Amino acid sequence: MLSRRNFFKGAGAMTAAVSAAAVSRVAMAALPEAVIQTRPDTMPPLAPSSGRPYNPVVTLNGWTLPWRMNQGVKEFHLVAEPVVREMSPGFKAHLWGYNGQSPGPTIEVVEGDRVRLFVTNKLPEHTSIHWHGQRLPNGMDGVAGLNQKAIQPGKTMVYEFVARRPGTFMYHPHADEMTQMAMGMMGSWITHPKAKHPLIDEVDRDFVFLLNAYDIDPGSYTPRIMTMMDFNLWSWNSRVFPGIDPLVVRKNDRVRIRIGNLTMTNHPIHLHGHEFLVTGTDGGPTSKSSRWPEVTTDVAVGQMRQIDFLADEEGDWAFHCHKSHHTMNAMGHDVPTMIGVDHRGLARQITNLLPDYMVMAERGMADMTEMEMPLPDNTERMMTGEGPFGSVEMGGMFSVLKVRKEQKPGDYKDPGWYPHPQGTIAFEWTGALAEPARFQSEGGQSMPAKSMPMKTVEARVRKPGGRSAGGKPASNTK
Ligand SMILES: [Cu+2]
Repeated sequence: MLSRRNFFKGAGAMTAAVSAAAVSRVAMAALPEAVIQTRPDTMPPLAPSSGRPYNPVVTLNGWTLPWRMNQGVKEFHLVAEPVVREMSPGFKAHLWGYNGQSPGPTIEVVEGDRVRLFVTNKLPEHTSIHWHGQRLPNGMDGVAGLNQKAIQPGKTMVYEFVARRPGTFMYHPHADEMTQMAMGMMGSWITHPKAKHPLIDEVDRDFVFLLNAYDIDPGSYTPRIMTMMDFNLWSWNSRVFPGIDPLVVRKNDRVRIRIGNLTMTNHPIHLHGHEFLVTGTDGGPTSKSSRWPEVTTDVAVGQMRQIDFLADEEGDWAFHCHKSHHTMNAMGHDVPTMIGVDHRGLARQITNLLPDYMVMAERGMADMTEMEMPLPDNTERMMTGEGPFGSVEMGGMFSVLKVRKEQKPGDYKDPGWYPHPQGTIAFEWTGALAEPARFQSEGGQSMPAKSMPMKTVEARVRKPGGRSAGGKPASNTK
């Protein structure tokens, strides 16, 4: 996990993000150039070079699209096209996306900005873009057939509107959606407040990513688009653990994470070691009176959740979807539960017929993480990720929040594993193990019985449906 992350040079290094990308010059001079990014790494925040200032976001394993200021209008150029996305090191998927990546680049603007978006279609079929959550003229809403003609292959269409309210939004096609979203077409959109906002606190680090899911058979490259429930790759910004970068923060940073869900099911997103508040949705900032502390928030299909917290506990804190099947990578679903089954006799008989037969999951699935099983080419292992103490036994929607005292402001470089202070790691008990004591509500070693007089307990039982003539519920006293 450590070797790939030497690129972070901190905030303000916007030139790095742009020059690292291959820039393709568009023939038409009137169009802003379409910037292409081919690397799946988390790019540094793109500091605004013109327009109203704002505190830029960090897109997890993604990047922000540079824009051109044209007579007061922010102009962006999105190119819908087939892309090769590295979903984790060594595992590549043939997806559709924008400007070289799936998801597409994050778009960042400021409340009140007039925005012009050129969308070029390099897909083999028509498309459109819906700007999820925006207030805009109806004809800019992007539903092909309803609000506009679809963008035909080879054509470019222009959307223009004012980003009227601050918040966390998304963009995605509204044409052959099932195919195009199953193929990875989506992106994040942030509208920053134009001034101090009573419901939007300033933060030190601001992360954004989308939840997405794919069904890619082991050994193949292209998602099955007809899948409705049985996805086998649960990803954040089209990356699966251990391919998802850690979220690196400095101790006592105020941190914001914006999460959008464009899968077909809900994801309870869980943070270890800290409590957070849900400070915004794709409907905008939440009212202060509606906020309460949580460590898990469910992000339903088509929703965005923005969470804020103070990162005041040092360490490497797990951050993941709480559905345990969503922290696993590609596998067959038809695996019977074999826990507790003794295969020894049976396996001998089967190996007579099938010499390569292997017993799986006799003691649970954890064995599989250490098993060097031959896999078809281009298959992500089911649950992997090495930690400082062994296999993390996770895949899919899992990452690590790294909170460090020494982390410099604006530095997102992976600091490595947390050096635990002495005496703060769970340790092995090496003394004798006592025989288990049968549970008693009192009187055991930990709760010695007090000489308490037992009182008679009276309970009133209400029988369903039974009502007495006087309208009082019929009751029995035992
Ligand atoms: Cu999930």
